[in-house]
Amino acid sequence: MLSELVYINGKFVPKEEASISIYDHGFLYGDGVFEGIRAYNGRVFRLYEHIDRLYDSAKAISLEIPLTKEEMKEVILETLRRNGLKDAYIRPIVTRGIGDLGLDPRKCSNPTVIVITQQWGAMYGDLYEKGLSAITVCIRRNPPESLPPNIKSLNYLNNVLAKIEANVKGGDEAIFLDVRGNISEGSGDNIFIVKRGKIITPPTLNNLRGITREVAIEIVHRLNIPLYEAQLGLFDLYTADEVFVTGTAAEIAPIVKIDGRIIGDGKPGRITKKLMEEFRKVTESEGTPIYPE
Ligand code: PXG
Repeated sequence: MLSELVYINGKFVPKEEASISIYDHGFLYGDGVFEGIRAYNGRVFRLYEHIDRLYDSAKAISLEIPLTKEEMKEVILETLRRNGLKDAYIRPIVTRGIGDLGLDPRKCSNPTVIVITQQWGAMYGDLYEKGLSAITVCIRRNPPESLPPNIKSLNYLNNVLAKIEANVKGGDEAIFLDVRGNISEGSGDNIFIVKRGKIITPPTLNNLRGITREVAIEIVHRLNIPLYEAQLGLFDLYTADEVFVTGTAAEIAPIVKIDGRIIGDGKPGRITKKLMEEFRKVTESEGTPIYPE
C-alpha cells in the first residue's frame, strides 16, 4: 500500500518522512495556529470559513502565513487528491518556524506550513445514539485577558488538562467554566442547552467561535426554534431538558449526564436528534468539491 502523503513547506512527502526541526517554535512553545476540517463525500465542509479562521488566528498572534488563502485552499485540496480521500479529517498547521531557544519570534523568519489529511469516522462511535456523559472540570478555560480562546493556537495544554481531568473522573467529554464561573465550552467543542423549547448557547468571548456552532445556529433558525446567546451557569446545565455539543471532530453530539446529574430523561433529546439529522443533510449536500464534478 502506498504511504499517505502530507504537505510540508511546499512538498508532498510520505508521512513517515515528514519532520520538523526541534528548533521550530511550534514545537518549543506551541507558537502557531491550526485548523481541524472535515470532508464528506468528496466535498470539504465550510472550507472558506476554516481558512478564514486560520488566517484570523495567525493575525491575532502576528504570524504571517506565507501562502495566500487561495493557495492554502489549493494545497488542502491537492493533499486530499494525492491521498485519494473523499471522507477525511484535514489538519492545516502553521508554526512560527525555526528560531533559537529564546522566545523572541523575530528570530523566526520562515513559518512552517503543514497539511495532514486522513480518513476519520465519527469521533464518539456509538455514543451518538446513547449520549455522552460529561464532567465539568476544575481547570478553567484560559481567559481572553491571558490567551483569547478565539485563537485556535497550537497551545492546547488548557484543553489537554481538561481532557485528562475528564478521563480521570470518568467522563466522555470535559466542560470548561471560565474564571468567573460561566459555562465556556467543551475541550474540543461548543455547548448548547435546550430549556422549555428554547436553545441557549454562551456568547463566544470565553470560547472558540466554532464553525459547527455557526452551522447549528443556521439550522436552528431555519427550523424556527428560538435561540439565545446568554451566559449559563452550572445550574442551567444540570437542569436543562437537553444538552449537546458541536465541533468538527464531535459533529453534533448529545450529552445525557453531567457531573452525575441525568439530563432530561437520560436519552438524546428530541430537538438534539432533529439537529443531528439536519446537520447530516447539510454536510452531505454542500462543500467545496475535491475532484472535478
Ligand atoms: N472549541 C474548541 C476548544 C475546539 O478546539 C471547537 C470548539 C469546535 O469548533 P469547530 O469550528 O470545529 O466547530 C474546537 C475544535 C479533537 C479536536 O480531537 C477538536 C477540535 C480541534 C482539534 C481536535 O477533539 N475542535
